[in-house]
This record gives sequence, structure tokens and C-alpha cells, in this order.
Amino acid sequence: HHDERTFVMVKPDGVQRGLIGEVVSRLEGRGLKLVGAKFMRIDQDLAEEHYGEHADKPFFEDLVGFITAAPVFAMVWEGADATRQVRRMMGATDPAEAQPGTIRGDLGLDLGQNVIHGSDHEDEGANEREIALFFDDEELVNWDQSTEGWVYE
Ligand code: DAT
Ligand code: MG
Repeated sequence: HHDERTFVMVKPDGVQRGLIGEVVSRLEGRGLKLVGAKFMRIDQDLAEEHYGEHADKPFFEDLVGFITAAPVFAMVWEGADATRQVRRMMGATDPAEAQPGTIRGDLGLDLGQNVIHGSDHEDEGANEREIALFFDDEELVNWDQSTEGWVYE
């Protein structure tokens, strides 16, 4: 099964710093397939819903303020074990602890501004929930990528 989908976004800090292309490039290079993307501003309601699991945390208000402060680049990527593989590529939540070679470990220094969001693979169904929160079905593109036979055996 190469058709697992996951939700990914370049956060406001990554957009402001011109890192959209870098993030997309890494995911493309890995062999994942892009099936949806939009450049958008997250409003207060969407931010509170997206980060609802953190509503009780002391950093919630700052987190919602940060994610609504500038545009984001929201995406859906497809591939084998996509949710977990993207998380591995992202690295640890705190860029100061993320391994070099990971997106956060290479491109960030501060916990609050960690460049990228990816659905949590340990939270069953988080990928599908987040995709549905950000994208309508007709915004996702089903297509055959001609390189597939060179990515998967
Ligand atoms: P992740 O983004 O790796 O899934 P998370 O879901 O635990 O991490 O938290 C969501 C975001 O909230 C995270 O990317 C950065 C911020 N955050 C997490 N823990 C924090 C903390 N202790 N203090 C400040 N911000 C935090
Ligand atoms: Mg999370």
C-alpha cells in the first residue's frame, strides 16, 4: 500500500523565512507524492480546532497566535507509511533537540518556531482528520506519478 495520506504544513516561520521550497523539495526527493496544496491564512477557529488537543496546555494561546500570525503552506502527501515517514523527516518537536539531517534539526533553533507541522502517526486517524479539516475532497488530486516504479519495488 503506497496510498497512505498525511497532512503537512509549512508554518508561518517557514513561510516568512522562504523555506516552502526547501520543505517541498525534501518531501518530493524522498519519493512522496503531492496530492494537494494551498497557500492560506489560518483563522482563529481553524487554529483552535487544529490544535484542540493542546487546548489545556499553558502554551496554547501563544501557539494559536503564532499559527494565525502569517500565511501557511498546507499540503497533503501520499506514500508508503507517509505519516510516520514525514514525522521521521521532521525530527523532534524542539528543533534544539532534533537531529541534524531532519527538517527541524537543519532549519530551526526554537521550540515555538519549528518550521513544519505533520500529522501525528501515534494518534490513530489524525492524518485523515487533519486532511478533512484543511481540504475538501475535490481539492485533492488523484494522479499516477510515472516515477512510482522507480521509488517502490
Ligand atoms: P508536534 O508539532 O511535533 O506534533 P506537539 O503536537 O506536541 O508537537 O505540539 C504542537 C506545537 O506546539 C509544536 O510544534 C510546538 C508547540 N509546543 C509544543 N510543546 C510546547 C511547549 N512545551 N512550549 C511551547 N510550545 C510548545
Ligand atoms: Mg502534534
